[in-house]
Amino acid sequence: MDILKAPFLTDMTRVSEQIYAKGWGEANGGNISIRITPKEMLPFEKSLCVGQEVTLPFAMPDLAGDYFLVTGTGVFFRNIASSPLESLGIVHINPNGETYSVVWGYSTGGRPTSELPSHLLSHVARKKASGGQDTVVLHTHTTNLIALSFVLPLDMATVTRELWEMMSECLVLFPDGIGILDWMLPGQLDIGHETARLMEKHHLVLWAHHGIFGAGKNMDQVFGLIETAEKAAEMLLKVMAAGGKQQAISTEQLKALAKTFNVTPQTGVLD
Ligand code: 2HA
Ligand code: ZN
Repeated sequence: MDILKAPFLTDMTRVSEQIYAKGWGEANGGNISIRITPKEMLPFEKSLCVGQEVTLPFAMPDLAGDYFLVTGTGVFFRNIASSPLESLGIVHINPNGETYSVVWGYSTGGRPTSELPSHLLSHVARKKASGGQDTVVLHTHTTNLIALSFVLPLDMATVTRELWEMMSECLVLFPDGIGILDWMLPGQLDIGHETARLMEKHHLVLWAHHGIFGAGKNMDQVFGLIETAEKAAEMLLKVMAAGGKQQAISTEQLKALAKTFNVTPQTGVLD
């Protein structure tokens, strides 16, 4: 089977184009990883070629044996669909969980995104929290969510509540709220650990003055989550610019919404 037609690859190329069209993927901004199980990789094994082995910054036994399709460092989102073999790569976490090998892609000598620590650590957290369901981690530079991080207090309850109030869909789509990180140096282990810690409780983590991390069970779900939060952020900025809220969905109404749609609002946001 042609690996370029594999669902994980077509998901990746399709969403890269959409992210660029949204204006969230300027230059080399953003990165994506998709976890692929050994079983899902079986039909494509002939396309793989075990290459260079790289030591992970620390052991990740929870990911041992898993494959990850990962955008390359320095890659421009607008070029991914037209040059997937150069822009993307697949890494295999070796059975000891201490190293990975590149097994496909990065054909012109690339390597995985600078945000690999945040991606892999988020996968560890979400794989555990979701009982193995979550497979996608997506980082992108969502314009309005970044802008909001300059004007709202940087705490989970405030930002989550403000976004939930913008439209009924928000509480239903992200009842676990949006985790918030103060600005930190990107591409480092520290931001990876902090992101993963918040990913234990949330599918969305806002990196103040930088962008968003989203995780979920498939690409559509994660993209949908991010575009919904981003739209709510856009509306909130418009409301602020128009002089502020005159009325909004009340706490009681948000509680009724959660009850009707059978979701549990993140603790501390409505009470
Ligand atoms: O890959 O988005 O956070 C560039 C970035 C780093
Ligand atoms: Zn970034």
